[in-house]
Amino acid sequence: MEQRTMSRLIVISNRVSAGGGAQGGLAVALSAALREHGGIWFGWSGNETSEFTGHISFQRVDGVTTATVDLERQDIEEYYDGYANRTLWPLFHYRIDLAEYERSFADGYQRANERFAETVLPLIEDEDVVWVQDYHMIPLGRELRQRKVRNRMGFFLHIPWPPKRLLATLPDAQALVETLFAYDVVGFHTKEWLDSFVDFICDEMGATVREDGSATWKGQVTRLVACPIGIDAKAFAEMARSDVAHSTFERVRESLVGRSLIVGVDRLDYSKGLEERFLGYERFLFEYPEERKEVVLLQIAPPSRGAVESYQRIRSSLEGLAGRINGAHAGLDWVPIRYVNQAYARDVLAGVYRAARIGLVTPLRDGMNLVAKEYVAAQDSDDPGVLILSRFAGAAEQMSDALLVNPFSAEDLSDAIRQALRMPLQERKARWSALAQGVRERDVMWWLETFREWLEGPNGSGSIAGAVENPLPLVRD
Ligand code: GDG
Repeated sequence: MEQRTMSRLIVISNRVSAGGGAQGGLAVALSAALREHGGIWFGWSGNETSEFTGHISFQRVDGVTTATVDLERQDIEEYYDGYANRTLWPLFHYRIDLAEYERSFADGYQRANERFAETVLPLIEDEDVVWVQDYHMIPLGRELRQRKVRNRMGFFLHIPWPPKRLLATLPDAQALVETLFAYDVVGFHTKEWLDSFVDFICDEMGATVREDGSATWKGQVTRLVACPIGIDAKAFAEMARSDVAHSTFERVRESLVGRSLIVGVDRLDYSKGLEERFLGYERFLFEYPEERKEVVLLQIAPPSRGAVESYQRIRSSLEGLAGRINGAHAGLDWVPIRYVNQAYARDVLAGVYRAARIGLVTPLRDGMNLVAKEYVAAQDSDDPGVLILSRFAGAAEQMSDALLVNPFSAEDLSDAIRQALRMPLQERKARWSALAQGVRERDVMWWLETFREWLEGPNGSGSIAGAVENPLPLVRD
């Protein structure tokens, strides 16, 4: 890819969590990106204020400048807990049974986005490129355009885009989708999500999309790209060989007394397929009694979005399920599921991944899923484990050398666990090498540079449509 001077980057996302701690996939990726290119990361502080003032707190965290603003309680309830996490998140993960459609949520979402636009406006300089992240901030671009921002602006969606008939259940869906035409570039992880978007704008809105990925609606043109996010693969592989990872590896292996570890690491979220995973594992315990005492499932699931009822429900349901399975199968010296509701440091996680013979990554629907890539990056090349991956994770499009499963089928999960446990070293190595190469080549910096290439436009100038060679040859291939 051609090198040129990059503009400053203004990243805008709901939460700003540069630095250490239990970061989500988005946070991990963006910290790496901003460290590399400089700029500002703007968003909600996560804190509440009695009256919104637009006061910005600046901080420098691990080489990244952050600018955050507090929100009022009503904004948090209607925008964040409401429209973002009770309306869009379930809908975009195909769970219209859980989606809640309330006008007050939609109003709060719009209000919060106007507030974000108003607040970030003075931070944007002429040559900056603005990059808005994820479903919390879909209308932000249009709000900025209405405030005379002429800069190049891009939007990246980290979660799936739903099929058009599901999206049509959202009141005023079209009004929301229209706002995306304010951006110069709109990115998705996979061709599948991009195609669903194209279906909606063409069939429901009468937009047209050219083979080069430029979409036109009422004279506005935006470039659509499929650009799968990666991890910092090299750093993660190094972390898996660190002292902390090594001592974690030793501790975990010792506790297994010769058994094989199956590991799952997920935010506690209904999209991650945890109940179905436990049921698939239970099926394996029933179907293969001779093998069942040879394995342990360690599920790490730090709680998230506890203010939302569907998250409270999934938490208690999982506790019940783990208790039932352990109660039915455990013996004096063996418990089939170690279920842990706590977050661990990343180097500890890396050691756990490396100690696991199987990485069980079985979301019912996932924009990408970075855990699948981390598991691969953490393996020992001489004795790699096996990745079992849901065909409904965005990552499946790139990771066809994993054992791909249907996470809704307990039998499929059970068969895959058995196949992974019995897989000869040679096959494990062959599959892992192919996966590891993909994870290394399409890492987080590849994602960043590729998206930026689109965002900057040719030599940083004017229109992008048709002018930059698509680094994913023909987006709609
Ligand atoms: C969204 C999309 C997309 C988990 N437990 C701990 C911990 N984690 C880290 C993992 C991984 C990250 O959280 C989870 O990333 P995912 O990609 O799996 O999922 P989401 O958080 O739902 O992210 C997703 C992503 O955005 C990026 O575009 O891939 O599809 O839903 O990095 O390691 N980290 C630490 N302790 C834990 O206990 N430190």
